[in-house]
Amino acid sequence: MPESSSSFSAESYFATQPPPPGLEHDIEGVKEFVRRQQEKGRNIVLVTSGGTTVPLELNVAYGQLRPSVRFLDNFSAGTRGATSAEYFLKAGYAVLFMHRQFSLQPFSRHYSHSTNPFLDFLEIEPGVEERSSFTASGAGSKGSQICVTLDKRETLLEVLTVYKAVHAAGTLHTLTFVTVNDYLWLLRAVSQELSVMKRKAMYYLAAAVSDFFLPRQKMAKHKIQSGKGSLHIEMDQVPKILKPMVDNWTGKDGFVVSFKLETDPALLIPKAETSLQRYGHQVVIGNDLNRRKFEVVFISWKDALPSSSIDTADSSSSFAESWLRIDPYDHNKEIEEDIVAELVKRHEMWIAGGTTSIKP
Ligand code: PAZ
Repeated sequence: MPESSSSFSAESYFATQPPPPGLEHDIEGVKEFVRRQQEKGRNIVLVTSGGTTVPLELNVAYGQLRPSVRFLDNFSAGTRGATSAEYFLKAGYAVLFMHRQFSLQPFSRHYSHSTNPFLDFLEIEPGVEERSSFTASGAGSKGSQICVTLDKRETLLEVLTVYKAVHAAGTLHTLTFVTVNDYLWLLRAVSQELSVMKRKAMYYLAAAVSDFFLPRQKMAKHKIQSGKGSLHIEMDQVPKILKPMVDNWTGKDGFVVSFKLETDPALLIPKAETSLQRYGHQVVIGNDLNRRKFEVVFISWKDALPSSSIDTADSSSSFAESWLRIDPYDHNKEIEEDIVAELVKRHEMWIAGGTTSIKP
């Protein structure tokens, strides 16, 4: 049971909140994926991506829990996760991509329906017999061909070639979550499966996870009715799962990278340092909501890095701070390319056993 009405430990959370229905099936798929990658000697990275929802009411129909009418959401389009996944694949990693249903995914993200709808760069070439009498209503009739607008061809070919190669190699496996409950159960089970990879596993936790939730026991059974004036909901705190993840689920060997998102720049470094101190993992990447596309800061243990890669290190502190910045006006450059390159370098050192894992 919860320790108090508003605080759950990870243990009490999993003892009282039910697992999502597809969990066992998902884990079978992960087991098989991990086995294949192990055989090939590849490193695996788990990338979490997108925001979690917190349903405010239950909707049980036909014996199954279905999406509720009202829920709280966490901000994230899934750009960081989907983009990073592509760069990890390029670096030779196998990727377990655990993302919010319908958020951006590697490769297809380039053709998002809102920013670059794919129908806009397809053209219809009428068939021979229709050329003289082509109308909108005749589109798609006998002999018509679809082709890609000339100026989009090169980029599409590049994306498609890598996408097909990744599929053929079987190095990308996708899992979805919607609610914070789905996310927590899936994260625990996937981390436990990945722990067999020992140091060759990286955990890249870019998803935006809710800090508050409504336990199943406190949720309204049906859609909350209006008519009683304002709505008051008291939410419980989501358990801090990084500690059990680092100490137990990953078997202490995994290279764990978490993200810290803030809107007050003054909080970014102190909160990232507190997180590292509290959970004892390897790296916290801090990002300011409004600058995240062109600036991030890596906070890690000072003794885990060569001094040349540290920007700021107060001699009395155990933490090292290094900033990554790109030109905000260069639309051909993605900061994830540099984030992933830096992490791959650090993960190699970690695998070679050249760094310390646990906080001093
Ligand atoms: O998905 P996106 O690119 O729009 O945003 C990425 C992000 C800001 C959600 C991610 O970089 C991040 O900081 N994730 C952790 C958020 C948190 O502190 O819960």
